[in-house]
Amino acid sequence: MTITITAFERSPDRGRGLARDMRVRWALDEAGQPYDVRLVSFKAIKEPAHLALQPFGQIPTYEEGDLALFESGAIVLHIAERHGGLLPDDANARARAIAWMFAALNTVEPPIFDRSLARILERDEPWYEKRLRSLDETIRKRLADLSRRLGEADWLDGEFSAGDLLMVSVLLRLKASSDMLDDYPNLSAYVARGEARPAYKRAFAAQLAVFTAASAG
Ligand code: GTB
Repeated sequence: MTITITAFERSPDRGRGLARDMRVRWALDEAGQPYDVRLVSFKAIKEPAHLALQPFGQIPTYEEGDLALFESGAIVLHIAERHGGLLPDDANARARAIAWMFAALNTVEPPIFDRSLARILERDEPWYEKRLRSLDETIRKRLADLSRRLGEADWLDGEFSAGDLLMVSVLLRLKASSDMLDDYPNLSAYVARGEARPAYKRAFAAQLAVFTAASAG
């Protein structure tokens, strides 16, 4: 059955792979699943046809036969559960990998996301510097804890999993706008290992091609 995801026809990140379709593309590539992409505009994502798929008017979405999904984490989990390579077979190891997926999205991503939004939307506010310091402090605490847990391991819990895929995706967002990761060489190396995976490279090239084509057109 054909899988179709949605992505921005013109991503504001100019093809740097920061929008959340990237993590879904990466998961599909890790799982060896071909997929189609329906490119959408910022206007179209707020219209009824898209809102029926994604109630908050966002990308990405995922359609496969009569299944329609939203939320990048739920989509990655669905892909990981249906196909090999992203979740361990052992039930306890699988549960731990899923815990890392939630940790990436619920514990590590929020302050990183808030920081990038603050840098765009709150720069002129009188409290901006204070807010940025507070977010940076939270992020550094998360990075220190994550760095300590990762230690010298390649991945967070044994083999590469969907937990690593989401954690690396989240850390890449930070790397794009800050040098904070540099203070944690094992995390920098962890992110580099993720980026070096052939599936990551294919997914990155696919989203970059959208930007390149849009720029040429
Ligand atoms: N929790 C949802 C999920 O994980 O699927 C969040 C989805 C989401 O935030 N989607 C964003 C969106 O559609 C795109 S990814 N925003 C439009 C809107 O809300 O109206 C966030 C994003 C956008 C752009 C960049 N960038 O240019 O650097 C990075 C990340």
